[in-house]
Amino acid sequence: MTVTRIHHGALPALQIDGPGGAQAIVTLFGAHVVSWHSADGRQRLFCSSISKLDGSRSIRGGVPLIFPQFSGRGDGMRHGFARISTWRHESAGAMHEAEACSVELMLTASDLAPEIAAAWPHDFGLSLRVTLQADALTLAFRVRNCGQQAMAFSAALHSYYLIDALAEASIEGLQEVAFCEQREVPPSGAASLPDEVLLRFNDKIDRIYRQAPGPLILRCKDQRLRLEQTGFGDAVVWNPGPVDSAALSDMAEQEYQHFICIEPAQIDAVTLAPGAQWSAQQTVHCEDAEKPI
Ligand code: TA6
Repeated sequence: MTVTRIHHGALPALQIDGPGGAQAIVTLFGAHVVSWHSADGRQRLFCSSISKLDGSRSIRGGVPLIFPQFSGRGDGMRHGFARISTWRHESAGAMHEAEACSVELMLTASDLAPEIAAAWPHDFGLSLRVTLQADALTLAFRVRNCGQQAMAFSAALHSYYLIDALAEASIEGLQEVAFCEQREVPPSGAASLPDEVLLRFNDKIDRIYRQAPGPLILRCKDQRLRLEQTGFGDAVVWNPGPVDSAALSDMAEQEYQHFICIEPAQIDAVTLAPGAQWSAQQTVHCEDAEKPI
């Protein structure tokens, strides 16, 4: 098992070669997991063929790390600055065990561009640990308030899963979970569909499922992923559909058919006292598609 410094597009990145031939690539820009092959050689994450990979804007695909603001829910930068900031990797942070290989990336207030630091004047430490197993990927996110004042934030892992065809995909585990439409700022209420056993996709979807109990199962043809989250209270499900996708300059025509975002998220702000820390994580397991639902 090895961790190698590479370039992904124009971006410095870490390539993790893990157990059984599993491989992941994480760019320092955004601490962004841009590629994940499980041990069977299958790519599990979608990345737009026309995404910028030069640091000029956020990456369209993979796992954007959202912090300290979710979407437009606040006065700050849309989806926050973590996804467009350059993180650090300490080589001592690489960890190899018999069945896992992990790296840790860090971002502190002193790493921020001056204009971003001025707009969010907190002293903080972020850490993302990426752990690769033969058939699983774990992303563990930690936030520490290093300042003297309380610090409030939202966070999410905006994961784009690669699927064969949107119309064939379904998510299990959200039945009876209250949701609201993402564009309701603040959420105006919640509805639940008790008899919605499987969530399927015909057109665009952008929902926040509140207090998602998990695990969630994403199925599409011969693919089955089990998503488990702790610490993140919510789960966001997003696909732009044909119309909104056409308005995205970094997504090619028809690419919306090949991903679904299922995002462990903490939408309501967490407030950390000075010196306190918050952590949350997600593990995605690749499972046998034949397992009964
Ligand atoms: O997580 C869902 C969402 O907030 C959607 O509303 C959608 O716009 C998406 O994120 C992508 O946002 P982005 O800023 O990456 O274009």
